[in-house]
Amino acid sequence: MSNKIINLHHADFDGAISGACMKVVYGNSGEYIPTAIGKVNETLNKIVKLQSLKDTTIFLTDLSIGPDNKELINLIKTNKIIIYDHHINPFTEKLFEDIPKHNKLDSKICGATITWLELLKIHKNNTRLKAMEDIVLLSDVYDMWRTNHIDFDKAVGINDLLSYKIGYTPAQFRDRFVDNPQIQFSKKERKIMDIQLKHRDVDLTNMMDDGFINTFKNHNFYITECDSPTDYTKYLLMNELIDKGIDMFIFKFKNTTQCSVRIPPNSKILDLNVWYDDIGCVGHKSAGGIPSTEYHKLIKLLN
Ligand SMILES: [Mn+2]
Repeated sequence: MSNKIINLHHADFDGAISGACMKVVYGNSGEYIPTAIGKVNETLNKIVKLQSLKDTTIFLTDLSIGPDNKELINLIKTNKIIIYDHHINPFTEKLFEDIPKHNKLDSKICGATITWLELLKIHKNNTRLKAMEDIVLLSDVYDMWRTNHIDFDKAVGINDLLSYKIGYTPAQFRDRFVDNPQIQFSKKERKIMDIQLKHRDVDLTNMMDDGFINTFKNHNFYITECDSPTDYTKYLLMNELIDKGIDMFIFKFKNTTQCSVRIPPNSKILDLNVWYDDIGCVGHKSAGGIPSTEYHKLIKLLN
């Protein structure tokens, strides 16, 4: 192991907790950087420009690499980059057949759980790491969308603390659990959760009021405008409308031409990318978005 570690972790609940696990082990001598999945390359390039990686190991936690990250492969093969992740795509599946064993990919558990378990193998007696167990479990409940889990609502509440406007940034959220892994919340934190809960009710009502169904090429599209709903709010809306035979939900963000797209479980659509030419949507099979540059394609659906 090199002298220095840099941890790029995903900037969501799960990713921030994977970063918290890294930080309780490697402490303040390491660098911990929240980032988006699509920005791994860009973020890494910046780091490499600023410093040599001679004595450094980079950990990517809860972060995936895709075919556009090919220049990273050598760094993975030479153990400069170690990956603990659960975002598996055909590219990583193939790549990882041929990669050093101490990387870990597993699509059945969240990124924080993988990170936590891998670190525990090496740091068996680290009590601070062991104390992360509860928050790691809750991040799994939220990130893996375990909606029937008894603690799902609790996990949603914790996720609500992540808010650039009124709550924590991803780095602040991570450090909050580094400093205190307990799931007991301060007055201020409970107030944030309260505001977010009310916000969710308002969002949901607005999305129901403003939304409409447009049938296009024999498929039903639900289009609605909203402020910036969390995944959970989108999930609640889709649940409300589960019997309406809707194939695609399009959430247009207020005052922008940006949209988020979701495919409900009972949809006729198996992969939203198939609709790129018609609507401009891209992403994973059932979750993605419409970039502003493709918005013009959506106009025919809006009338
Ligand atoms: Mn994750």
